Amino acid sequence: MSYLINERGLAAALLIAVASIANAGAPLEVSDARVPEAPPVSTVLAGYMKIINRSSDAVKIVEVRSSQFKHVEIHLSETRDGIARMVKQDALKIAAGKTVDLAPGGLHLMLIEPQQALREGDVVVLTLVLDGGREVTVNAPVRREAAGHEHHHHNH
Ligand SMILES: [Cu+2]
Repeated sequence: MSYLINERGLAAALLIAVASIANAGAPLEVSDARVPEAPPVSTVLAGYMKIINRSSDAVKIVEVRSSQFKHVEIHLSETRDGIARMVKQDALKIAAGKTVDLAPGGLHLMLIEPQQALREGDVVVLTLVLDGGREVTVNAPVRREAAGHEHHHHNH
């Protein structure tokens, strides 16, 4: 499934097909956006997606927001000396024509303090704020991941 891509002001509820047409020409194409379902008590969830920069210029995501969470951070998971940890990134730069994969074990969005518990079938609406103020809205469905999925843990 492929999601995404709307400009500021487009209602999140718009059908994906409509949004795709409306956003033709947006610099970023986002696909496979998803939020793995977590236990209802979870205060932190992860957001994953593939972001393709279709433009001829580098694009920098300087902030990510969601009205469904207190804050959203861009994190990079890394293992150093055998210890896994997550490092907050100030921004996410995507070179012209490049794809960045936000996926388990690497770059991801950290969705912190949900306003309410999210279940499979819910949709997390994320706003990627680009350098210069442009915004791209991403609809990320909450999905129950297959058993055996590697969860990552960290402390805030
Ligand atoms: Cu994280």
